[in-house]
Amino acid sequence: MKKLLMQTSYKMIVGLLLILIGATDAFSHSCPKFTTPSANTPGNIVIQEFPPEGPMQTAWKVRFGHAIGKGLYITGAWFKKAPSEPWMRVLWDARVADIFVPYHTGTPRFYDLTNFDFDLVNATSEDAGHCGCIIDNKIIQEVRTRGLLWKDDKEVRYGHDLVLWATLDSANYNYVMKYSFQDDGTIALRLGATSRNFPGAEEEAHMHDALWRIDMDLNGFGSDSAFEAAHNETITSPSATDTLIPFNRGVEGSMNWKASKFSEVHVQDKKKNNYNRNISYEFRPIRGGKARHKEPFAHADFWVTRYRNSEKTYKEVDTYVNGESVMNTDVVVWHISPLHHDPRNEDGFFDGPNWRGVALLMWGGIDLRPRNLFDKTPLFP
Ligand SMILES: [Cu+2]
Repeated sequence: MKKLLMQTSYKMIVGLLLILIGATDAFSHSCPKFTTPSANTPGNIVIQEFPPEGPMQTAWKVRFGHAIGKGLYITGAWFKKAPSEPWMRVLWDARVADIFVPYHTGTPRFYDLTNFDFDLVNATSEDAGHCGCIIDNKIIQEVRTRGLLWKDDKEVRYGHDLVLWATLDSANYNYVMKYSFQDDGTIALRLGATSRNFPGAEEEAHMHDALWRIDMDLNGFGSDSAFEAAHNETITSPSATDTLIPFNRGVEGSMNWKASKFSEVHVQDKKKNNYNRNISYEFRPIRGGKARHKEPFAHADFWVTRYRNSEKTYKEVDTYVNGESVMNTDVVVWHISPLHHDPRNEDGFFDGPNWRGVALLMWGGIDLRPRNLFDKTPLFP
């Protein structure tokens, strides 16, 4: 009896200690702080300072919108690279202009934004998780810890980002539109495909191509130039070079992404940093392959055009190319980021006549990364 009593009280004490440790652990993993929870910010603008706790070093101000047939999109983004610096415009507009979904048999060939009137799904508290908040019933705003920003032996810094995301209800499919604004000035544009495969063609392979239209106005509009960056190396020589040349000889056109060249488009402003280098952004695709379809807009990975208010439709981008300069002007970068979907049983299976399951989320997109925007390593002591 005495032994039983001793065992019981011992277990109670250990249990109590575990609860206390658990509580402490939960406290140390509290949510990163919002600078402006959107519920209190008029006009769909959010501001986020980094780091979320402690003295501000960098900050993003982001304006966004959403609409039927368009999903979630960005209508302005400004970056502050130091507390003493003014807000600098980076984006005028960035969005998934369309989602092209051609099936392997050749039909159907859906344009999930411009052929339909799909709306965003109403967000739930489960979408938001315990750190996110819901804007306009449809959009999730989050501030996330995004893992290591840098490491130097024993020194370490974790990075953060401001994330806005929403889910397009594209009939049987769902598309997650996600815009991430990172503390180091990087913008990560992502489209995720998930949900139920196309009824009647559940096991037919197909592509989901996110067609991005990115109107970058670095340091305001009117003085940006587009370049093609490439790494050049062959198996016959130990040396390599990196080149930066005017995009398509300085006029509107298209560009192929080549894996061995680490191809990038750079958008450079005439403004220079303190080391006399032009500030610019690198457009770095995230992909497992490249999309090529019979449609002319899908014969290249990048297009660059001079900004025209009437030119907004990705499937017509090839017709916008008419020899205008893309140097020292207002440029728009168009990019196709593909998801190749060959259905697996993990994406669903036939349970008798019924399809059961959902396609697990796949991500594609592009990163816009600063080059010589700073004079130093950001968020470094
Ligand atoms: Cu699919």
